[in-house]
Amino acid sequence: MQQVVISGTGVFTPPYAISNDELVASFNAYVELYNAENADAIAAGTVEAKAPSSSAFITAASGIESRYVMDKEGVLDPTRMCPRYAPRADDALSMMAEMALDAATKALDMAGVAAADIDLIICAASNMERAYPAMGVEIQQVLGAGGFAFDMNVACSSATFGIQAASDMIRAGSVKRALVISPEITSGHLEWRDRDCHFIFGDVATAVVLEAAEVAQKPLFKLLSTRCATQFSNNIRNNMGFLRRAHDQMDDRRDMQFMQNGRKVFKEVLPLVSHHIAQHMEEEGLDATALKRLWLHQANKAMNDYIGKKVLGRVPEPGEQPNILQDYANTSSAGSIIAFAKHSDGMAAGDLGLICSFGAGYSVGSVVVEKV
Ligand code: CO8
Repeated sequence: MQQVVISGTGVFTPPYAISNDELVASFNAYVELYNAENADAIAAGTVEAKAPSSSAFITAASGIESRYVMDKEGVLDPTRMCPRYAPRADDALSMMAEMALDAATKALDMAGVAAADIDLIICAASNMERAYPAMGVEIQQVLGAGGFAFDMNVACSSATFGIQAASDMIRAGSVKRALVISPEITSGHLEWRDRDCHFIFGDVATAVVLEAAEVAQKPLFKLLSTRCATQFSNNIRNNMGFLRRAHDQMDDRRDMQFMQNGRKVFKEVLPLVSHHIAQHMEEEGLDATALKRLWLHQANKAMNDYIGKKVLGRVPEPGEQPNILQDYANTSSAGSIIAFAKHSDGMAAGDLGLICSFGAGYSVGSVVVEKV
């Protein structure tokens, strides 16, 4: 079996940031418009009035202070409340491929690997821009990579599941070098008109280069072990799909965007993740309390604080469990990888760290790495 290493990471950060205050101001303007337009129906009791949002609630409930998006104007327009992305011709580069290209180029530069030497690309993300051809194959072509590519979607856990799939192939010898890329255009499937979730997500793209140790020129981390687990739940769901037309349901329906029962997710996912990590470490004969860094999924600060304490058996020291959600919000599959890419300095050779993602499915993916 080949030893697998991580030798490069890259993050593409979109050009526009939206602070909580900006987001709430436009949301509340939308609420005023909506309530005025529906005043009669609200008075008659047939339509429910919408309640305003608040920056103080968002920061206290989630830890999120800002998010990046690919379009700001459409999101903040109270008469629109969704991004405006111009349709692209079939022979133009798609949005996800454009974001992926930036992140992948950074990761390849860090690893000192030429795109032509990559023989597997997995585009691992929550939503694909189209049904087919696979985004991964377009990314392969635009990068000039060899081998083969495919897409996989395990919502927030896509990147860690992608890392497991790629590293298993490297271990088995079917590929030597792989890129796992997570371009997330969450702004396209977030319901910006719902105060319960309008603050949660942001756009980004991440990339990770994995190589067989024997060919890696600049290894950063040894990949020791991966674990993936799923357990079905409807608490995070989006019903958008290709049967929509056949169902005669092309109207603007709430369930065609991201929906969640946030409280239930919070309560159910915490024990699932804590148990998953403990079991993963135990089965590998590793001491969880010896982990020097936890790069967790970036959905909610309180969730991460809880998991960090549970895994380490104490409150993590500053820097041991870095969060990026205050700046990026929840970027679905990319969150733990942004944390890993931006906060892996200062570790000594032999130090152990854990990347862990969790979310819709439910799904949990964990990756144990050792600093080279
Ligand atoms: N402003 C003011 N008040 C608000 C707001 C707001 N914006 N939103 C809700 N409130 C009110 C509620 O109405 C409620 O009022 P009341 O008590 O009168 O009913 C009160 O505040 C409390 O609301 P909640 O119980 O909902 O608040 P919580 O403390 O539970 O916090 C969170 C809400 C932040 C959503 C929290 O529950 C949470 O973080 N849960 C975990 C979520 C999570 O991890 N989800 C994972 C989803 S990500 C994923 O899997 C990827 C999916 C694919 C990507 C999709 C891309 C779009």
